[in-house]
Amino acid sequence: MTRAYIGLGSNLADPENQIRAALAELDNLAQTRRLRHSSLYRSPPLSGPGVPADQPDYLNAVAELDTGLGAPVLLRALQQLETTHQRQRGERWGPRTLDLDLLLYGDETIDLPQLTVPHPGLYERNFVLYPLAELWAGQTERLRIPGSGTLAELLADCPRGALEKLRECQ
Ligand code: PH2
Ligand code: MG
Ligand code: MG
Repeated sequence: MTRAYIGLGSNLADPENQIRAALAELDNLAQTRRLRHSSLYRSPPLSGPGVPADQPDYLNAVAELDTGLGAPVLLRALQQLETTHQRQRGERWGPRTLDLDLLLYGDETIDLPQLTVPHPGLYERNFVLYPLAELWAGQTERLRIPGSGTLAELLADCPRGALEKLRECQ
């Protein structure tokens, strides 16, 4: 079994329900069980060149899994779940019903055409690092991010900004 972390995000079609349903679906994946998940967090869409600004705020959470699936197979399963949530693959960084990102897969570094692990956004995204830190409360220096030190070090360089912790997600 490999410990994996999944970033969940949604800003369309009742985001809270999208994430709640996806958490249950992650637990139902073959050879996989969900161990823990963070609270729900709200944040404005990332801003920057090429990012469509006119879209609703996002809800995000992070889930921790134990899985017997290899990373590429897990990625395919996540993409299938996105599809069942009617995700339309339109504009890059455009609004979405459900985004499931494979953030970490054990202590592996993976560089395939379709899959980069750790997820390239992990290092600087407050809506990923703070939910992850909730799961590792009091021991953020113990989570090693391959290629980049510890979760504590990444957090020290990542302002919380407009990220709002909302509530537990049951
Ligand atoms: N995901 C994106 C683009 N921008 N912004 C926030 N706040 N949360 C996200 O999950 C997010 C985003 C592309 O996946
Ligand atoms: Mg994604
Ligand atoms: Mg994403």
